[in-house]
Amino acid sequence: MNRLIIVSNRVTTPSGKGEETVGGLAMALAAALREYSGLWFGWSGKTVTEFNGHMNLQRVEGVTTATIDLEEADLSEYYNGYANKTLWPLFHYRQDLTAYDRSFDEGYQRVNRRFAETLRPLIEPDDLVWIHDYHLIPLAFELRKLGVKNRIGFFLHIPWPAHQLITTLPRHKELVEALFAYDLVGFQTPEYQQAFEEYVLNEADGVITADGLLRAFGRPLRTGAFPIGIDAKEFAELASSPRAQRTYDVMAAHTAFRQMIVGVDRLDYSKGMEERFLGFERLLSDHPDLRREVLFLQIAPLSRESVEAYQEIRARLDALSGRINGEYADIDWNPVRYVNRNYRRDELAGVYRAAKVALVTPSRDGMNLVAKEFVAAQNPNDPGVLVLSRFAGAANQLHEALIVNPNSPEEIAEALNRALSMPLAERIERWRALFDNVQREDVTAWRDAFVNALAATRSGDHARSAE
Ligand code: GDG
Repeated sequence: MNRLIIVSNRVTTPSGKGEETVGGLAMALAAALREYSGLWFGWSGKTVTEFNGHMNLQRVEGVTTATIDLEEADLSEYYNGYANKTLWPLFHYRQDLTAYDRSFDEGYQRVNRRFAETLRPLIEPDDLVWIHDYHLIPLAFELRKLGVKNRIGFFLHIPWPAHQLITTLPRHKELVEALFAYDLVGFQTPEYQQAFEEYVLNEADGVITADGLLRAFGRPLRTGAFPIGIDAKEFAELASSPRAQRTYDVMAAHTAFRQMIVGVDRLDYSKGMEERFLGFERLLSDHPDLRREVLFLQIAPLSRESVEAYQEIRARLDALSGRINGEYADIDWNPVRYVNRNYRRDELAGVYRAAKVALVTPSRDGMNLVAKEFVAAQNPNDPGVLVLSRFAGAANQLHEALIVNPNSPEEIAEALNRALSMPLAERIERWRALFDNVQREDVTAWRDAFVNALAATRSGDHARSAE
C-alpha cells in the first residue's frame, strides 16, 4: 500500500475519546491516517517573527505529524486574508463580503510556496499526496515546480461556485490553472463538480476527453464528487455514552413538557443563523398555542473572531436573540437559548438526542456534518426530525429531511410546525432512510473512494504533459 501524505492548513490530532472540540474535517483526516501509514503536514497554529522552515515532527495517537510555524504577516494575508476574506465569502456566494487585495493574493502564494519547500524533502517516490481545502489550492503547482512527480489529489470542502461568480475574482484563471497541477480534484457534490467543469469549458477552452478527463492548460485532470461523511457508528455510540446520557437528562429536566429545537454551527455568516432566528420568531408569532411548548437552543462557538464580518454577524445574532426573548419570554420561560461556547462531542451527541428537531439551514455549505451527526445520534424508536437547507451539500444525499429554502423565515416556520407535529410512524420512516445513508456513505467510504481514485490516476501524466 502506498504511503499517504495529508496536507491541510491546520494540523489537529484529535484523541478519538470524544472530549475534543475540533471540527469535522480534523476528525475525518485523523481517522484516515490511523489506517494508512504516512503523515499529516500543515501549520502548527504558532507564529514566529521570521519564517525559518523549521519542521516539528511528532507522533500522536498513531498519527505522525509535521508542522511549521508561520509569520504574523502570513496569517493576516494568507489565512485571515485571501483564504477567509476572499475565497471563503466568494465561494459561499457572499460577494458583498469579499475583499480583493493584492497583498492577500501575494501572501497566499508565498505561504503555499513555503508549504511546498518544507514538504518537498518528506515526499518519497510512491507516496500519494492528498491536499485539503481552499487554503492550499496552489500547493501542487508549487510542488511540481520543485520536481515532484507523485500523484497529488485535492479535495475542496466548501462549495465550488457558479461559473459567473468565480469570474468576479481577479486572477481567477490562475487559480483554476493551479488546479490542473493535480491528478485528481474532488468536490462534495456533482453540482460543484459540474460548476467547475462549466468554468473550464467556457473560460479556459477546456474539453472533456473520451476517457472522461477534463483537459485544459495543456494538461489532463480527473475530477469527481466525493461527499464527505461522519463516523456514524462512533457517533451513535457517543450518543449512548454516560456523558451523553447525563447531558440528555439535564436537557430533559430543563425542557420538561417542552419540545426542543436545536442548531449547532460555528458562528459563521454562511450558516444562515439570522434567517433561522427569524424563522423561529415567525413560528412563535404565527402559532400562539406553541409559545410555551417549544424552545430553541442554538449552540454557536465563536470562529475567525479577528475577521470583521464575523464580529458583525455575532453582534446581529446577539441583538436578534435578545429581541425575540424580550418579545416572547415569560417569568418562567425563555424561547431562545443562545450559547457561544464549545461542548465536548459526547455532550453534543446528548443534546442532539434530546432535540425533537434540528435546524440546519446554511445559506451555502459544502456538505454540513451537523446534519449527519444529528441523524446518527437519534433514538431509533423515537427519532427527531431534520430540517435541512437545500443549499447544504448534504441535501444531495439526505432527501428524507424536510428540505427548506434557508432565505425564507416563512418556509422555516412552516417546516418547524410540520416537524413538531409529525406522527411517530412518519418520523421513524424518514429517520431510517436518513440513517441508512449516513451509515453507508460514511467517512471511511469517502476516504477510500478518494484515495482509490487518486491511486488509479495514471502517475506521470503531469511529468509528460508539462514537458
Ligand atoms: C467545512 C465545510 C463541510 C460545532 N460546534 C461544536 C462542535 N462542532 C462541530 C460539529 C461538526 C463540525 O464542528 C462542523 O462541521 P460542518 O460540516 O457543519 O461545518 P464547517 O466547520 O464549516 O466545515 C462543511 C466540512 O468542512 C467537512 O468537509 O461539511 O460544509 O464548511 O462536526 O459537530 N464540536 C464540538 N463542540 C461544539 O460546540 N465538539
